[in-house]
Amino acid sequence: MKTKITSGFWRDRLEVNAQRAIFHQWEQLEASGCIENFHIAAGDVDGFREGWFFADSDAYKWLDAASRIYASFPNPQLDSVMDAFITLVARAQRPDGYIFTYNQIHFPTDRWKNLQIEHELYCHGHLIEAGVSHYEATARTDMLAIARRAADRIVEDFLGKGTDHTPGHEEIEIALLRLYKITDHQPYLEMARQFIEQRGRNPLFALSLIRQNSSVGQRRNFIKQKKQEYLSAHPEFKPFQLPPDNASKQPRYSRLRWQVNALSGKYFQQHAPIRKQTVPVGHSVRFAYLETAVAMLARENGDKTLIHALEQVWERMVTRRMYVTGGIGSVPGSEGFGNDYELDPEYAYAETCAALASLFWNWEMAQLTSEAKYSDLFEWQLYNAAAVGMGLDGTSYLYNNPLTCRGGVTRKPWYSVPCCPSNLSRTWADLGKYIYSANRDEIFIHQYISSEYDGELAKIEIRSELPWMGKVKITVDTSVPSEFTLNLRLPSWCETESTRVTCNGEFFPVTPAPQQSEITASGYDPREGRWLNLKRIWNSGDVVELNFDMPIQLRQAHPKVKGHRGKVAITRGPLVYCLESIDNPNVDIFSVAVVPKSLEAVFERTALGGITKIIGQAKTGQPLTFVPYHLWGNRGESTMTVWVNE
Ligand code: FUB
Ligand code: ZN
Repeated sequence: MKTKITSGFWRDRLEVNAQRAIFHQWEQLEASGCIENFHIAAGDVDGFREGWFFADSDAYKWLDAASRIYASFPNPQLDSVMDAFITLVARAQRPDGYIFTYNQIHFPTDRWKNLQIEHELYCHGHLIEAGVSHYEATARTDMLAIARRAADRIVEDFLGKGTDHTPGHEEIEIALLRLYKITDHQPYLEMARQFIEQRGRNPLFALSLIRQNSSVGQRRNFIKQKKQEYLSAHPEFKPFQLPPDNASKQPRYSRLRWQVNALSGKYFQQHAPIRKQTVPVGHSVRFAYLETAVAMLARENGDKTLIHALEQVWERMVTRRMYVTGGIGSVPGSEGFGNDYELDPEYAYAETCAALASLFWNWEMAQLTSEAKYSDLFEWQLYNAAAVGMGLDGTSYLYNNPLTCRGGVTRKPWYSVPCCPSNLSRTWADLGKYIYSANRDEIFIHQYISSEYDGELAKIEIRSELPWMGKVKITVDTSVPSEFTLNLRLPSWCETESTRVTCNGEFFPVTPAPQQSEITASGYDPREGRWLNLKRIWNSGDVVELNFDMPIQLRQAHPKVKGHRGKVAITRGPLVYCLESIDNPNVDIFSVAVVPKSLEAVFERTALGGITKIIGQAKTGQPLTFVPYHLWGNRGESTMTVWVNE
């Protein structure tokens, strides 16, 4: 199956991704010393290792992104940077497959020492993913061979080992499952399964964490001292200058809450065996990577008990622990989940990577269950919680994503923890993968993104005006007339009465949204997403047209979410809107009250690359302009709010 994104909103972004973002990211990785670390580990140069212990992962994620981009935008310049980096990684890797520049440079005799904290397995995971992506994109096996050597090392060192041998930051599980998919090598599957099954089963977890924490501290002090010595010996050394960090407002007792979270194991999803993890807790990127891996594993082994746990934890997240943007992680101290309905818009951490991880998870769930709600959430997070992470220029990024900003948050070219930029780039580069799926007699259209798909049952072309306008045209091309079902997702945001669906001009009744017994905390409910099943004999040139009316919707938070009484979030189609100070001079965006009836959608070709704005009036008579949330912060420093008084 092959899918090509052809035009429109996403094609524009993919071009920026391929032409600017990926090269900018490489420059930053070089400038920040991340690539130099590999040269030091390979023995090419004598220098001082820079960056966090998990810095290697950013370089691997870059290679992962570059490979996926290369598949649709082949570019010799990109290819040669990738090649040079692959050769470098091969030289930095120990002959037995191990590679972790933090240990190799600072503690050459240590391995797998502080698994909960120091991200060794996480880094190996991203290395393996890069190997798989590079192979998938180029059919070459040089990077894949490096990945396999690393995976074999892990299997050798961990398979059959006890419950203390699990990673503190999930990721390796996804990597091993991806590697298994292309190699069919059973130990990779078994290793991933063991890592998943062993979580939350170590009765001495807290003790082990305390020991590791103290070891991490000692190692950090040792490095600090070595750095002082290095700086005295090398006065010419110029450290990389990062822009100042973005503000992240913290609720009270943040540190204490984080400590309790960590010691209980919740921060790491180590508090309970996987089938008992039915409430989303802890660090939200870790959480969603774990859930992704569990769903991938369940797709392999069909284990219903795993699927049941996945469904429960998803439901709890969506109903009580997710922002209206689809962002997850409301407690900055732990970069993770708070309590039910604890969704302060200003504290919101909602890291870009957490939204991306949730996309991966939801795609797996959609494949596992064929339920439309997962692709619904995918779409919502794609356009809001995730898309906000990259500026229109492709070279500026947001890491944490509050829904209210009173200042202090701007898009930055780089971060001291630059995990999000390449994660965005690799996900966008792979967007084609998330639009269609098929089985023997059905094709599912999950997303309305202008694209061409070449499947076994048919070729399909989508021309979509989303997210700005609601027209979608789908053309089917079959070599001979053939019977199958075309399943079209009716998004939760589309109203049954005003949506029109025709096939060759003939109207089809629109499936109503299923009723829910529990309203969501955020006011957005992906469970209202559903399928419209068109079963017929398809002929070449058959045309399905969907016309979504896209009215402006005012969403209210659950009454249990503090501080949201009398407020609404304005959405239209899959987009959440916000008030940004730059569009609303002389208006106090945090206290102004909107007149709902005054709101109208207007397409503006020149604004922010061409967008549908929402304009209206405040109760005071002042004009108001709302822009899509994902575009905020593209015009310099500003203040912003998603929730406004009604
Ligand atoms: O720790 C590695 C990555 O960096 C995490 O996933 C992010 O939350 C950031 O801390
Ligand atoms: Zn991130």
